[in-house]
Amino acid sequence: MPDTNTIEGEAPTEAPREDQAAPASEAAFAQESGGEPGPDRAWQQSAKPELSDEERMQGLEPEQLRRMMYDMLLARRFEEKVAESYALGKIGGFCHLYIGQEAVAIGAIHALRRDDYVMTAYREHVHALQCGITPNAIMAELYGRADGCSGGKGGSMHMFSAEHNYLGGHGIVGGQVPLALGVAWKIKYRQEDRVMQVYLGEAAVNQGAFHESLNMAALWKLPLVTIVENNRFGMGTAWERASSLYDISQKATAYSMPAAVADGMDVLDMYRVAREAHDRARRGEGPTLIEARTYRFVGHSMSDPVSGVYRTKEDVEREKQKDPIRIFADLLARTGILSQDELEKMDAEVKQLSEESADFADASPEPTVDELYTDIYADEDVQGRLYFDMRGA
Ligand SMILES: Cc1ncc(C[n+]2csc(CCOP(=O)(O)OP(=O)(O)O)c2C)c(N)n1
Ligand SMILES: [Mg+2]
Repeated sequence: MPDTNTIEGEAPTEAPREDQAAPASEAAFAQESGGEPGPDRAWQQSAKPELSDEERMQGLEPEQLRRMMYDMLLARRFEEKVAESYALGKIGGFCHLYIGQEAVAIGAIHALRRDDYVMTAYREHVHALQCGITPNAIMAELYGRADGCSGGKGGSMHMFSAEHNYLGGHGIVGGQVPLALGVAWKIKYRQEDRVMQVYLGEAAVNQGAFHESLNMAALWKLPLVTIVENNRFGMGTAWERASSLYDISQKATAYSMPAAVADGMDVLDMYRVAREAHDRARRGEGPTLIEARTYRFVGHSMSDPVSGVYRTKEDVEREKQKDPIRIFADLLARTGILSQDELEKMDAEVKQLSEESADFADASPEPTVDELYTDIYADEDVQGRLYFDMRGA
């Protein structure tokens, strides 16, 4: 198994301020907010059935299983390269990595068709990759260059590609959910055989927009599959400190909507649960809420520490034992689908692709000044100037 834990320590870290609480463990936080996690609150409790290796693979062809592995490795290596480029000052602005969470989007998007839609928040590089945007176009976007998928004007949080049915990339927490509802409504209105898959973090689910959207999606039986990426933290706030209800999937009952809990560290469990939801949507039976229980192995963003304030190094190390790449690689080795040698070859290939994407981004030009006047909503005034245009002033 290639070493997938190389990321830690590469990000610039901020020392905790003196007036901040001493590093506390997740268990201490749980205690503070209402006692030790009991059997009803235990992390990783899940409705995941006990399945044999054969059943877990759900009849998927070896080719598709190998492709999933390739995608997981590419996601990890690509983001490791992003972290390196960020540390070198090649990437500006906020930058949130998905390291540790890869199984969620990769499993769920493998269960989609190419003409279905995907929309997510700002932790989005892997969703964009999985929708088929090339590593080159994503890295160039991160570098703010003209060959980026948003012309270098969106950056890490605002990638977009209509061609790939990838609808962003949204920086306002929870803001994408009503937008996705609108797309799902469009699908039904035009009687299309498509699914709208929308992702959000667990910290977004107590916002009004989430509830209003779920209510309307259920009322109108829209083909909306909402996937909550529950990585336990909204920046540095543990879920149990922020929500009166621990089990997010239960929120669906308020809208008479089917829900499922998926193991977000298991790409095949994500695939299984997402596929059931997509089938339901395509049969015209409406939306599903999926809670994917996962964990991020890195800081909230590139400027945040991995651990030290709201979780300890030991907490992170413990969760890394459930590395989704390692879990899946072990399964594929056990079942004879991918040998260690083949895995290492695959790993070398995606590392190379990631390196090349950084070279490509470096060589790509900056967007021209004229690009400031494209892809905007501003109308021209009577003099034919854009409202904010100071060129003629
Ligand atoms: C409406 C709004 N409020 C606050 C913020 C600042 N903010 C950025 S990320 C974040 C935490 C979100 O956590 P979560 O939804 O769990 O997603 P994760 O970062 O864990 O993927 C917050 C509060 C924001 N971007 N938008
Ligand atoms: Mg979160």
